[in-house]
Amino acid sequence: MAKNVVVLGMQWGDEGKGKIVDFLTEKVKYIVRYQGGHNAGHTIIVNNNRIILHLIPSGILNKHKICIIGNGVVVSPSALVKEINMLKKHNVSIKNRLIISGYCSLVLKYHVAMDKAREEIDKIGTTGCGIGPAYEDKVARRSLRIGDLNNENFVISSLEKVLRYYNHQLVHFYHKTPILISDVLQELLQYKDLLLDLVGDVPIILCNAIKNNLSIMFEGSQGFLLDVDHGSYPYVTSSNTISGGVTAGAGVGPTQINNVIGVSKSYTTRVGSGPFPTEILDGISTHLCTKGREFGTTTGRRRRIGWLDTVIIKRSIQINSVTSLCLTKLDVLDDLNELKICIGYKNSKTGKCNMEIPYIISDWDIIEPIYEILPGWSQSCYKITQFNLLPIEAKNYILRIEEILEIPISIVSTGPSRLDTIILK
Ligand code: 2SA
Ligand code: MG
Repeated sequence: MAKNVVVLGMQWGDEGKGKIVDFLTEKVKYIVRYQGGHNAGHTIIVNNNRIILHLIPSGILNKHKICIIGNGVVVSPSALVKEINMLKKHNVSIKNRLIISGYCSLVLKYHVAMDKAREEIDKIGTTGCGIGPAYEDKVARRSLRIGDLNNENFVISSLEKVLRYYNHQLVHFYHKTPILISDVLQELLQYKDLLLDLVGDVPIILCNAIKNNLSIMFEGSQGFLLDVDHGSYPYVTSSNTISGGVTAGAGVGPTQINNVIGVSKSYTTRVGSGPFPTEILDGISTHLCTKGREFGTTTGRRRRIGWLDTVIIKRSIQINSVTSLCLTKLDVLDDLNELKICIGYKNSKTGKCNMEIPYIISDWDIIEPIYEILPGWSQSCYKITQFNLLPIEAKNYILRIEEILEIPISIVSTGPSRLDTIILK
């Protein structure tokens, strides 16, 4: 029987979901994005080519698969076209293989302007792609959606209204130049036909796929702790990154999801501001950042680095109903004398220890990680494809994580290429 699976990040994004989705794509027919926008950056290495996808599902690199952008994704027309052109250069065609929901809210120039203007005051550390304002418009019922592009008069009257709102804030509150309706219209008219050609009724397509016993993979973007409800609020993105986001963001009911694969880095990273209990502030951070190429794939920002935090992952397993884990970038940990795993938090005010994620943002400041220390390894894990061939300390690191988290680790990634993968279960 066909199995539908969600693949999502267990931490603050950049766990290596792109590689895992690409690796697992063979097993499914449809690959679906259900939240986020072009703030995401999914890197896939094929034949020594480094391909970065922001909006289009990572499955697009396999020409037998169909990729879908569900209604929960916010779509920037110019970012989408840029990505389609980038794929063309790599000889990847989207013809008859990319379907977009007409319900997707658009990300337009004024969202980007607002995102950047706000960042100068409230430093959330967003990607500056306009994602937050675009989701705000959706909830405030003033979004322009892809399907609306069928009706030019409606688009113009909506834009007039929405730009009055945006320009008032941009000019009077943020002292920025106003956005001209002609500029926004130009982008929309330029890409309208291309976008409308890609529109399909996503819930129906997925329902038929399920009826026909074809498997679906839902590709999460960002990570669990960036979820707008369950993450380290307000230092989060503006969508539901959790597995539950699939039902709203793609239009598929919860009983249709069979497995949830959580992707966790072998250590932790985050970009942008906000709490990070296991953050490493000494030279090891620079070493891991360089070795792991820890720079934002959308913005180029240096990622912050920390030790593996099992409190976060446990919570993520619970909220997302994770059925198995993928551990990525194990090779990046080569050559360290010792490794730390955070197994709990100590409240520095009360001295109490627990396995709980702080409830409010200020509580993150008063927790200290409790570490278990494991020996590192000097023999390289890079490109190893069998568990037995790993250094004993690396095996012990994996087994200990599995034991703490009480969940099977099914895949370990030992390098960026599809081939650098150990299958365990
Ligand atoms: P936004 O732009 O409104 O979604 O930013 C809000 C927070 O969400 C974080 N965020 C991300 N974190 C990790 N990776 C992301 N994608 C890019 C990548 C990031 C980049 O793959 O490298 O290039 O910098 C991503 N997108 C959003 C963001 O840092 C804020 O904390
Ligand atoms: Mg990324």
